[in-house]
Amino acid sequence: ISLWPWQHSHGLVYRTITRTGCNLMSTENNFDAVIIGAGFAGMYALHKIRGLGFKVKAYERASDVGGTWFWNRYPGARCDVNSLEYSYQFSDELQQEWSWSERYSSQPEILSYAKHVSERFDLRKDIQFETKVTQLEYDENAEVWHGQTDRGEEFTSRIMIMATGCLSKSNTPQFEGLNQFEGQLLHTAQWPHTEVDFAGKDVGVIGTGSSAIQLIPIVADQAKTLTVFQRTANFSIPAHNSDMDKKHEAQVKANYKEFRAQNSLQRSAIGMVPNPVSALEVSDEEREQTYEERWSVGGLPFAATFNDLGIDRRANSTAVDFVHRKIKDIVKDEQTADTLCPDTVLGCKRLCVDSNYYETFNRSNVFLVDIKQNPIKNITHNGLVTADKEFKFDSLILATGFDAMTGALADISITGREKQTLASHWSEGPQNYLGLMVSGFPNMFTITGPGSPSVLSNMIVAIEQHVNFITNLLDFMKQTQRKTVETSEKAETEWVQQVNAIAAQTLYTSGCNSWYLGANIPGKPRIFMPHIGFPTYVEKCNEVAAQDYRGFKFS
Ligand code: NA7
Repeated sequence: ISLWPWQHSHGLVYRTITRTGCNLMSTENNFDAVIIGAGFAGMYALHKIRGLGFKVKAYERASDVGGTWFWNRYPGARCDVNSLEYSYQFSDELQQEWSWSERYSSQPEILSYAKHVSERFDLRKDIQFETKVTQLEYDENAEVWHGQTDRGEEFTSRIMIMATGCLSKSNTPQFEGLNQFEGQLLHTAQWPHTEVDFAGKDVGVIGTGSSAIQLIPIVADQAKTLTVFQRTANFSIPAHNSDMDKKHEAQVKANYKEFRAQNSLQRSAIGMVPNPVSALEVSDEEREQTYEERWSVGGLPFAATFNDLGIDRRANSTAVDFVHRKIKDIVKDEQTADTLCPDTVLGCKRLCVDSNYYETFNRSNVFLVDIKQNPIKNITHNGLVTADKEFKFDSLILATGFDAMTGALADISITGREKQTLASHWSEGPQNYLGLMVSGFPNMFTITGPGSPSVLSNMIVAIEQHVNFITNLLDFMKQTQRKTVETSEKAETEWVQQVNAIAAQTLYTSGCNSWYLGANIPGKPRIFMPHIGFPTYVEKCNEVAAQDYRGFKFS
């Protein structure tokens, strides 16, 4: 078995012990690094790790690249980060030659960008599609990972790169009778590849998160009726999406490096332009005017209207009041407007960004049902029953989100040192160091894992930072002839404490049942998963690397 790329013995066939016994395995299936996932993380990891001269392969369960953008192809699916920011920066040629057509890119355009990248950097030859890795087991003697796929293939790899995504394991709640529904059953995160025609149909949507909020206005326009089942009202800010302003694009492209560098200094690595003023220190008029200005710009920057919205309840309630008033201005039916007004703090769940969401409830074919008041009892063969009423549909859309951040990892049976499984190690919540590595699982890296900025930042920026960190570390190992790297329980305990201590100072942990906390999945340990603050996180990673990778052990 090769130790490192320069020790390969290509073309040989040898005997190796696998979990299932003695199997003949060709060196074709022995890798220096295996990447799971070919979304934006997996593709960049493949490009970078190949650059180290490693023998590397990626497995992807979908039939193409794109990750979350491959699966979430429901009508209206769109990114809530500006196109000029939600894209790779590792290649200036790439960012100069690619043109985005809108301020916020649609799913089809992001997917074609992902395909373009895969072709431009010749990545596809090292990606095996339609293959799900089902099992990983660490062989402590050989210091190698043994993997199995759902196609019955086996492989070994010294390094495992888990590029499995934060929002890739969809959540289908176990509604009683769900499998008895005879109409068209859809999930936003597993949308069909062919166009779904809702014309003349009675449609139900369960959920009012970002996916539903994007989809509802479009489906309402096509369907005969649309009934929205809302458990928790969400805050949504208008996107004010538009065609790309060519002048702005040219300005950014002329100065892309500086533009990226500035954005990376922001808490979420998004060019938000925070207002360094407290909501409580300005007059009522000034506060109102500032909210109005942000509302008219639209999108996620609304969360940065004042500098204490995320940490002070009183400040936050001024934003809540403002959005409530907006909802009541837009939605004509008083009871519907009241039901749409969230009763949580603003931003403790991911802020939604919409095009005509609240306006859609003024249509005569759209109905809102409050399932907090009247919960869904069961699904029937042609609709569903709530505590007080029966509904009939031709199509039922589950916009019920994801088992976020840990779901896709939990889907693979992973066994590390001393036969410890990741599932047992994480039974009380994800434990790791820097969101990158789990103790007892040597040479296994998680890209944008829990404990890193990930979903609280521009994902592509976070991905590039993680992949750069990992490849620098692998290069360091190569230069210093180290075979394995792992973290310690001490390092990960301290890290998780730090991530939680930061979250505790904010309103993210103020009682909202968000997926950041795992609260949307029954039985999932309630623990705040992402690290808040991209720049401080990067600083920490740089410090760790400068100190010979403090917190990591090498052999
Ligand atoms: P979200 O934001 O998790 O939204 C899921 C929605 O589904 C939300 O309104 C949930 O209500 C609802 N839901 C989930 N389970 C149930 C059950 N059992 N009964 C009724 N309603 C339920 O997922 P999205 O796909 O919209 O967006 C995920 C992220 O993708 C988003 O934040 C962006 O980052 C992009 P709840 O709020 O839990 O009461």
